[in-house]
Amino acid sequence: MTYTQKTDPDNTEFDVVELSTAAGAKSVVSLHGGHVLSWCPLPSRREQLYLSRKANFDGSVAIRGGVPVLFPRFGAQNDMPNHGFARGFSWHFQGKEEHDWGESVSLRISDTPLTLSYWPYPFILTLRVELRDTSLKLNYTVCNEGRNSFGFGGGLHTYFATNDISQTQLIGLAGRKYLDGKNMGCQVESKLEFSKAIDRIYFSEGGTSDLTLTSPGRNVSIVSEGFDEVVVWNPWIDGEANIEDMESGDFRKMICVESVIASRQVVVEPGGCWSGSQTMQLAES
Ligand code: TA6
Repeated sequence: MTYTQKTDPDNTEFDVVELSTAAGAKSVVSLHGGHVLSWCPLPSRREQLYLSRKANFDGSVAIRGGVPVLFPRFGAQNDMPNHGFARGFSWHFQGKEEHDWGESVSLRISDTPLTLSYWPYPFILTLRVELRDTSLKLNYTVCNEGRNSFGFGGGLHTYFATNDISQTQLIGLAGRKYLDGKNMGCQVESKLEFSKAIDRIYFSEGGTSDLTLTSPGRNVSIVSEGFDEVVVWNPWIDGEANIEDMESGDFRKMICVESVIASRQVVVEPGGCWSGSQTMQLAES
């Protein structure tokens, strides 16, 4: 089906897949970027992802909000778009399935002459999105289709909606070391609170991470598997002023909690695959 960006004066249409459960949870996934745009779980069916009203869907820049898929790099690298090229491409629809627990959809991209010009490796990247009544699971799988091993980074750059960033807390990072800009630190407080710009890579402690994001009327658990680093980002008022596709004041309405491989690369051998996931689950507070 197609989806019309309601705030777009040109009424741009683009292809999306809608997922739903029998009880009424919904999610919308765009083929452009393999990008989850919306997640409305039970019981409230309230939107849990931030999507900028100024987001651009024409492919010229990445969609601002939802869940950008980052591959094969996290962040900047010479001659490659920031956070890699995957979020700038049209993905291929692989199928939608109904289950007794809800619905899932699989999308993928693979190498093309353009990707090979950025990064000289044959690959397949698959995103499988699973919607249940109160949860959304994103499975990210990278397969090496070539004759040489490669290293990649990236992940899921999820923008969560908040009612008020100053009343929002992220729980579960205590004891973890982080890099914030150029400064190293260690998370001491059990609750991470927000009162200024933040752009931190929390390094691996091995295994999975299990976080809880709370804000008035919301309580979302965020479980990462495979992805053993967490990035937390909010540009705050000064940073937001430099972001053309965010409305003024939107820094109060979002926090990125990203399941990623950011500070290093994962090596995949020829014929091998690597998988990671992020699962978000709603519990109303
Ligand atoms: O993941 C955090 C971050 O790398 C920040 O440094 C910030 O730049 C953000 O991503 C957004 O990047 P983008 O390329 O989507 O504007």
